Amino acid sequence: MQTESTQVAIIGGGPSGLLLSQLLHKAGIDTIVLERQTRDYVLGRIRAGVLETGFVELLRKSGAGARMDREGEIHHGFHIAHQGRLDRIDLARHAQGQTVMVYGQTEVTRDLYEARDAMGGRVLHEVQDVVLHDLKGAQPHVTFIHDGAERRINASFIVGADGFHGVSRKSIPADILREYEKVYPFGWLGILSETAPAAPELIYARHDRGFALCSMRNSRLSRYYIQVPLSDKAEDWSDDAFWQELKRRLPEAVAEQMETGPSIEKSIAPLRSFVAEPMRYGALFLAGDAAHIVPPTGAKGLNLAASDIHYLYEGFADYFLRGEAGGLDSYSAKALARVWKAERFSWWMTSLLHRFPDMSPADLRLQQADLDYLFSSEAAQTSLAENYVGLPY
Ligand code: RFL
Ligand code: PHB
Repeated sequence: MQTESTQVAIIGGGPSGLLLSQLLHKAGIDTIVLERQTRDYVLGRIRAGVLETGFVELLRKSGAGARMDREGEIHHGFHIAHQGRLDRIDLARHAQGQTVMVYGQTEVTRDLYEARDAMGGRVLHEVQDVVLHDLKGAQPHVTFIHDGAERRINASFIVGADGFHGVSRKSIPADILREYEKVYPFGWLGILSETAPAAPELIYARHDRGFALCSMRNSRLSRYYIQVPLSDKAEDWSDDAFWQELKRRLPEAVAEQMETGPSIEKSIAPLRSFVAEPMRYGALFLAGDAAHIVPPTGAKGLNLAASDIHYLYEGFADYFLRGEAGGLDSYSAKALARVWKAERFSWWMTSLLHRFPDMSPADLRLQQADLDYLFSSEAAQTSLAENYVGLPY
C-alpha cells in the first residue's frame, strides 16, 4: 500500500478544511486534505452568504482574501419586517462600528482552492472509504482509496472537517461522544436568481404565513428563502409559486418593486441545532459542521467553522513551532464555549421569526412582544447586533 506522512491530515475539503490547510501551510506546517467529492461538486453547493469580521480577517491572513476585499460588500445593518413594519438593526451603531461582509461561501471556497493550487497544497479529490485509525495510539493514520488504489497517510494529528455527514465524528467511541440535537418542524426553500436584490441590505421577515429572507450575493445575484413544511419538495415549487409566496410575506413596498426572474438554483434545507462534545479525541480534532450545526437564521454556520479553525491553527502553531501543547489541550473547551453561544443565538433568532406549527395564540403574542421589545430597547438591539457581527474569539 502506498504510504506517506504529513503533520496534519485533514478530512474534508470544504471551507473549514481548506482554510486550515492554507493557514498551516503559510506557517510551514505540512498538511494533506482528503475530499470525497470532485472540486466542481464542492463549488456547486450554494450555502452561506454573510461573513463575520473574524472570518474576514482569517481569510486575509490565509492569503486568500484579495477577491473578497474587491468584490465583497460591507453591510452596516439589516432589516426585520414584522406586523407591517420594516425596522432596521444598525450593526455599526450597536456593535461598536463592526459590520459584516456579504460574500458567498462558493466564492470563499473557490478562492481557497486557488490559493492552495498556487502554494502547491496537496488536496486529493474523490477519495473513498476514509477510515481513521489508532487515534489514541502511537501512530495515528488514515486509510482510503484513491484512483482505485489503497493508500495510507501517517499523521501527528487528524482534523475532521468533513461536515455533518462525515466519518470523523463517528470515529469517536459512543461512550465518549455526547450529541445534543434539536430538529425544527420546517425547512428553508432557497432560490438563487440573476436579479437585482430586493433592497440594499438583508431583510428577515416574520409573517403569519411563515418566515422569509431576502439576501444577495452581488448587485445582479439574489438569494431568497421562504419557510416551508418539511414534507415539501423543491421540484414541486415553480418559480412563479415561489415569487408569489415570497411577496406575500414581505412588506408591500418591498414586494411591489422587486425584480423577479428564473431561478438558477432551488433547494430545501432542513433546520437543525446540533452539538457534539468533546471536539477532541486523542489525535483527532473536529471542526465546523462535523461538530456542530445551527439553523441558518443568524448566518452563523460558516462563521462558527472559522472560529474553530482559528483556535486549531493557533494550537497547531504552538505545538509545531514552539513545542507547546496547551492550545491543543484547551481546544475543545474553548471552541465549545463559543459554539454554544452561537447555538443559543441561532435558536433564539429562529424562534423569534418563524411560524411553528403548534403555536398557540399566547405563543404568537409572546413572539410579537419579543419583537416589540427588541425595537423599543437599545439594550436588546445591542445584544442582537453583537451576536450578529460575531462574538469575539
Ligand atoms: P462542509 O462545507 O460540509 O464541508 C465538508 C466537506 O467534507 C466532505 N466529506 C468527506 N470527505 C472525505 N471523506 C468523507 N467521508 C467525507 N464526508 C464528507 C464533503 O464532501 C465536504 O466537501 O463543512 P465545513 O467545511 O465545516 O463548512 C461548514 C459550512 O459549509 C456550513 O456551516 C454552512 O454552509 C452552513 N449553511 C449555512 N450557513 C450560513 O451561515 N448561512 C447559510 O445560508 C447556510 N446555508 C448551510 C446552508 C448548510 C447546508 N447544508 C450543510 C446542507 C445550506 C445548506 C444546504
Ligand atoms: C444567505 O445569503 O444565504 C443567508 C444570509 C443570511 C442568513 C442565512 C443565509 O441568515
